[in-house]
Amino acid sequence: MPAVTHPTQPIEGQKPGTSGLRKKTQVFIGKHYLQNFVQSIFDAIGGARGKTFVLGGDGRYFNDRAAQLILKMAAANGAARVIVGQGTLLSTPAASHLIRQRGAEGGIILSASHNPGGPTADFGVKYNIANGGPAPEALTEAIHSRTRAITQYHISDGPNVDLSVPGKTALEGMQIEVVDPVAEYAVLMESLFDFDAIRALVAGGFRMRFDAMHAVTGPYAQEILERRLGMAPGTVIHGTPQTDFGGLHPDPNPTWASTLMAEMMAPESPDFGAASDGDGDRNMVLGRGIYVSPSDSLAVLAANAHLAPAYRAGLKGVARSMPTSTAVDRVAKDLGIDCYETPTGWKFFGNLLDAGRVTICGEESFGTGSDHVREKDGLWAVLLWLNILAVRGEGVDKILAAHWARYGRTYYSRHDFEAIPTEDAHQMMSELHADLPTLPGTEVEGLRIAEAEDFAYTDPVDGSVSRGQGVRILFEGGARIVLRLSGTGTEGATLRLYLERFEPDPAHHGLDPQEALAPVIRAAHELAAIRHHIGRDQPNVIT
Ligand code: VG1
Ligand code: CO
Repeated sequence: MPAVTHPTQPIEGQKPGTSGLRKKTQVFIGKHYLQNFVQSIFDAIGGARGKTFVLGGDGRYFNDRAAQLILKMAAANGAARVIVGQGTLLSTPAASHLIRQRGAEGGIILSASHNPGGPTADFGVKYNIANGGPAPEALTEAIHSRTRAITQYHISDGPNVDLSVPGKTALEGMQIEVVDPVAEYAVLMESLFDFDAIRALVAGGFRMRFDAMHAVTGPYAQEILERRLGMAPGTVIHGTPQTDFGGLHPDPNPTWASTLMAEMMAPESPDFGAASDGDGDRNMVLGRGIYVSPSDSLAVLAANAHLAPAYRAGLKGVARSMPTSTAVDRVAKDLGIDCYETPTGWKFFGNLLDAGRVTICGEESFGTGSDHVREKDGLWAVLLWLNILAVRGEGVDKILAAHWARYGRTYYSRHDFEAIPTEDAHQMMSELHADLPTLPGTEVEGLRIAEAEDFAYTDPVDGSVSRGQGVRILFEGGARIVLRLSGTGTEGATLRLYLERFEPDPAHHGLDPQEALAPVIRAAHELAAIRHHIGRDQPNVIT
């Protein structure tokens, strides 16, 4: 079984985006595509020789073949050991935990997250480093430049490895350990939360529905919610991972998790509802007849985290991505802790978490997490909510209303315009950039602009600078709009428009967010001339 060295040539556009390299599945299956990218990862980290890696994915189409290929390449590149999730399954947070727990050099996660899966849909590869978190920008840049210079890759011509049962085997002297993808993660969750309190809540008649969206969290949620916490069988729906996620988008938002939404908005709904995405790092949280916006969820979790054992001593600080609402900032101020504002993407939280500056982080895109791993973590957020509900003995609606009464309500929404022509999107953004210096002091839709800038971030730990992270326009009185182009789409460009307005007065806390934000929405359309550039003024997803 010798290792073979194949000649190859660079392929254009193998540039990791917000979260790894994401393309149409057929592009990944195309000649040398996956091989080039994986070899570029190994080359960019100074080779794989003698190193240990973690490998798993979200169960989507091509995960199985990609895993075999990566194992053969790791073996031919001299890796010492690869720890693989049984059936190639590992949620992103579980992979992050395994990397940390086993002291691995890094991990390769096969997922395009919330993007649909299947032969005509999307595939993706993410590389995580030794702290368990996404590769920082310097490394993704190095991987990308390697893809442009690559001339050969190494691969074993040994047989496929059986990944269907736990146990140890070898390939060309490289050890392969197949592990239960859920076991260690479930132990970690039990160490953070008061499972007894949640069990008592469940024994008292509390009912929950969890929508795994035919993606990776099914087995995790069944083990933790149904078996360990004693919730009724059937609490978890769509719990068996499928290669095409049942033909749906495994994206936990009101549009794509419509089954769960309908159940939670109907009379006699369960007390609590939640959903997670393709790779298990996102979460949507619902109460009876009430949807919790992700930015509010982050703020509520930060304000109540001390009710869970792992956070009893309080939070060191919090961090949110720039487009995420400022609701959590008000909690941080009240707690007297720091609040950091980072660019979009979990990789920017890594240094803050490693340096012990923050305990909880979040993004408006249904992502929340803590220093227990270095990724956002869908089930973690659900369990923290359950722990808080159990201790407070109140429903989601009461907790949210009390939160707004205390801190004020931050109305917030994100409008996505998907699959727009790339050139039009760039033209729109560059015209907006050019206008920025002229905006402060002007008035749009009755709102006076206080600041307008292109967001740049200097990492407070290592001093690295990331520019071009989105246009931010602040109005007097605290309203805000942010515009940026997505780095995870695979068709044309996606414009994300983030809208926010602060309302301190409880008498005005009952509005529909779209209604409350109407002037801000109009101002955004006027400032960016969205219809003029992309020919549309209606978004296709609103969250
Ligand atoms: C989106 C979200 C971002 C998130 C990223 C990865 O990126 O907006 O907040 O970190 O997806 O999430 P973009 O560039 O499309 O806006 V996941 O769950 O897809 O790994
Ligand atoms: Co995800």
